[in-house]
Amino acid sequence: MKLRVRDKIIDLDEPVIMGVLNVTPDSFSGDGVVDVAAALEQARVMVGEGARVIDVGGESSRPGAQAVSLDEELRRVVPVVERLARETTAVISVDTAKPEVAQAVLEAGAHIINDITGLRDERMAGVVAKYGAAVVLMHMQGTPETMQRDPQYDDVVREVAEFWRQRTRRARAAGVGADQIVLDPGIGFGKTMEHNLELLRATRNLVAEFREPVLIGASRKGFIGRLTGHEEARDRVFGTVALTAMVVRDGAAMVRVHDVAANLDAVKLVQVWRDERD
Ligand code: HH2
Repeated sequence: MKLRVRDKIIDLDEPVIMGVLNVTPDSFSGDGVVDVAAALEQARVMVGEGARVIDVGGESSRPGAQAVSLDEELRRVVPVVERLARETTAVISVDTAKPEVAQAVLEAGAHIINDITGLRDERMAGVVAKYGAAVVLMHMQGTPETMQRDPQYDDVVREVAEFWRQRTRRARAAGVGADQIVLDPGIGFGKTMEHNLELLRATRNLVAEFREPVLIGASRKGFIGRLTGHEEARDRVFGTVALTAMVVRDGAAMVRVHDVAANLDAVKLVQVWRDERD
């Protein structure tokens, strides 16, 4: 399977590590950086460790996070994308739900728009299509500010699948190619621990049901802390790596993680397991 991102093709036969680069002062994972030089350095380290995509985010989406203004998000993200595009060969993804930010970063050389609202703003699909970029369609119930208050579903897996179908249609109608769409269940976004686990356990079935690649972002998230007894986000790396192994084994094509080297080890071992079996 391949993902077309503007003038580049990402081969998905080897699962892809998307390294998280938060240019925010308040990310839950505790790894946010605020100046361009530090961001560039962090990106270089992640690429050196084997990340094939760098996901730049200028707005924290942790539960309860306040929205960031358009100007502030542009100020945080655009200079980093410009430098990454000029000075590295990394595939650049930008985590944004704002079409104006998408337009600016695509102009600056980004390849993928990671929209955690899955094209809630209808203008977003047109911007992505205009630049021939790829898009991540993530499911979220509510908004980061309110999403964890009391998430409710009749059947979380069916509702996420229906959302993916709907938003894939929206993207395709705007001109985004079938090979330019990535689907993400949005672990922790308007979901209880049980909802997260149901979705993760359904990975294999969801991968079989959809022809688009599936991305899982569970890195250092709260439910891992609850299951392993680690209060601090940075202590949840081992739990994250275990989950990476499981979802990649179940067919996830991409994982979005903070700790590239550790998670790549898991991916490599799962690959050996798969190759042995085939
Ligand atoms: N999770 C976060 C942010 N963006 N994008 C996708 N596609 N999938 C995810 O699961 C996802 C995401 C939250 O993690 P992080 O960026 O580390 O934290 P914060 O939003 O606080 O910056």
